[in-house]
Order: sequence, then C-alpha cells, then structure tokens
Amino acid sequence: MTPPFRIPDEFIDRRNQRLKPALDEDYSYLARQLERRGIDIEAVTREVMELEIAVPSWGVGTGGTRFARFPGPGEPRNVFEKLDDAATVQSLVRCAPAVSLHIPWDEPEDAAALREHAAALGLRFDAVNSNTFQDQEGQAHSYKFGSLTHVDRAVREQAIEHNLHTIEVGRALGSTSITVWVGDGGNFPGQVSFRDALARYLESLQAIYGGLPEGWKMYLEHKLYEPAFYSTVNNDWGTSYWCASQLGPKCSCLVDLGHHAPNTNIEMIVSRLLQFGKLGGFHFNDSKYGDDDLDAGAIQPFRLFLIFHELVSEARRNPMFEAAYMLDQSHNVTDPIESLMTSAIEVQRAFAQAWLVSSRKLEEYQSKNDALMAHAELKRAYQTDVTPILTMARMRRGGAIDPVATYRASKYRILKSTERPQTRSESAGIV
Ligand SMILES: [Mn+2]
Repeated sequence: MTPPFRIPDEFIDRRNQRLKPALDEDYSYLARQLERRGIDIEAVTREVMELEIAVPSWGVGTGGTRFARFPGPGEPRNVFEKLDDAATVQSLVRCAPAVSLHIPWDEPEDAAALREHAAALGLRFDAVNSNTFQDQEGQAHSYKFGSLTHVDRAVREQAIEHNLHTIEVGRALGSTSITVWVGDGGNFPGQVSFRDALARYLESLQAIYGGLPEGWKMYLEHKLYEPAFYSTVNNDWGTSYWCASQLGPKCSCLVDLGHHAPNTNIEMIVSRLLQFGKLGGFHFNDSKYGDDDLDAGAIQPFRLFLIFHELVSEARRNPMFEAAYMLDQSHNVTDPIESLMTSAIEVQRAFAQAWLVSSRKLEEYQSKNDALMAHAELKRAYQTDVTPILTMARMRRGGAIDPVATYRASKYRILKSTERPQTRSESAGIV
C-alpha cells in the first residue's frame, strides 16, 4: 500500500526560496521601525517561535450547524487520518505540534499504535476532552437530562466513569490534562434547581479530580447557553472559578471565546482569572452573535489582541506562567486545514502585537490618568503589522512563508480525496 501523501519539506523549502528576499526586506524594515521604539525585533520573534497552539481533532473535518453538514472532499475518516491532517498543518505553520482528542469520537482501539503514529508525525497529545453531551451506542443511561449533574446518581456515576476512562486514554497517549465541558442545563425556568445541580456538578468533579494522575491538570470550560437554552450549570467564569477553587490546585478554568454573552468583556475575565491564579487555558475562535465557532480573529481581532495583552502582561510579571492554547472552531465553508493554519497565525499575531506594548509607558500614562495616551499605547502595538515577525518565526522553524499558497500548490486536498474515498457522516459538533 502506498503511504499517505505528505507535503515534502523540500517542496516547502523550494517555494520559500522564491519568497525569502521580500521577507528579508520587510523584516529588516520592521526591525528598524521597532528599534526606533526601543523594541528588539529578535526578542519578539523568539517569543513567537516558542508559542504553541494545539489543534482539535474535530477541527480537521468539516463541522456543521444544527441544520446541516456539508462534508468536504478527502476528509479524514479516522483518528489516524485526523493526525495526518494535523501534521500537515504543523508542517506548514510550525506552531501547532499538539492535538487535542475527543473521547469517544477519537477512541483509539490501540492507544500505543496511535501514540506511535503521532510521534512519527512529530505530534504529541494535548488535553483530552470528555464527551457526556451525547449518548453513545450501548450506553446504559441517557444524557438527555444531564450527565455529571443529572438528578439520578446512576447517570452521574456513568458520566464520572467516562471521564475517568478519558483520563486513562489520555494517559496511554502521553497527554497530561483533561478538559471537562458538559451540556447540562435546562430549557425551562423551574426545570432544574440551580443550586442542587451545581452541588451535584461539584460532587461529580471531585470524583474525577480524585482520579487525576500525578502531574495532570483539569480544565473546566464554562458556557452560558446551548444546548440548554435557559440555564447551564457551569454558566460563567465566576461559577467556573468557584468550582476550580473548591477542587484544588490541579484544576483551573478554560476560557472559550465563544461561550459568553455578546459584548462581554472577555479580556477582563482573563485578567481576573490570572489575578486569582486560575487561568488554565483557551479555546480560540471568534463570534458575532453567540457560540459561532468562527475562525480566530475573523470578527474581533482587537479583542483577541486585548486578551493577549493580559496574557503577555502576566508572562512579563511571571516568566513561569503558562496556559494551554487550543483552537476550537467549526469550519463550514472553508478547507479545515486552511482555516486552522490561518487561525493559528491570527493567534500568533495577537500574541506578537501584545509584546510590542511598552508596560513602562502604559503604567506611566495610567499613573497620570492620561487615558488618551494609555489607549494610544495599546493601539500603536495593535496597529503594527507584525506579519514579517510571524513569517520569519515560521520560516526559521522550517514552515512555509505562505502556508495557504504552499498547501494549495501541493494539491494535498485533491490527493486526499483519492486516498480517502469514503465519506462517513460523523457526529462532531460545537464544544
Ligand atoms: Mn470549547
């Protein structure tokens, strides 16, 4: 059997050679501009080269809405092929070396073989995600009315058991964290006791927390609505913070940008969680109205920058600070590989821009109540085109100067549509 097609490194190199003179020119011009502002471009480029953004296994397939899913050609048919696509993203952008799996969607029959496959592709496993928001075949109890917070103890125990199983799968794959999100909630006022459901949620989480292996972390993901439309159990960052605090030091909060009401000040939530030592990670995406799962930076790039301003400020205060960054998007009208690459670069962009803020100047303006100049300091960083920094970081890592153009020129998708002829409808949704 012919091995699956991979984009050869030489192909990337060859295309880079043509674009490199222009990149060098743009990079040195930006270096001179930044030097005038007292910024060493190389220091920023090094930071960008260190940033890692995990790719979700469900992100390499075409997503869908509540109405329909339109599968694309050559979609991965199993978890091995999902890793192949994630490796393609990584080979071109070189900032996405980890994959986040969803159990049971990605339940491996042979974890050792999957781990080996990932290692051969230069990938590792990020947080594993447990799924108790849909029923699986052969399952004894239904999650229709909840899982970890269900009124029936037997259902809760089944959901806890699934989380412990997810941890076991993660452990076999070399993962060191689990993200828990539940769809539990109510559609009608009166349907669910807010207080009792939260108490049950915490009790179930305590059982999962107790099963965390040494060195593992647990992330709680909150969401204000959907699939429950009136109330959810872990509905906001305050509830998430309270639960994470009750559980202990291994547990922290995960912020999915789409899981807030419109106009919520997400950067301020990020600041609060950082201040309280409970910011664990992110699911990056973008939205206009709700949990739209649009591509990161597509709608509100300034907000993404402001979020990274908080994160970079923390990294400057505490060099040991780290957070788990992951994309969580649904790709309905684009090639998922192209969207993942573009989004990873948008996350890098906001990160690099944030490093251009002078904390000294900002603090000085703040201390003088100079609102206009304080804001201008942020705006100057945000309005700087950092593309040459991102491109240089990517090229130095062996990635493509122009990832999307290189990907298209490689004919990867066309070749995959021949290699992967069957299209199987798969239930992957928005999480
Ligand atoms: Mn999410």
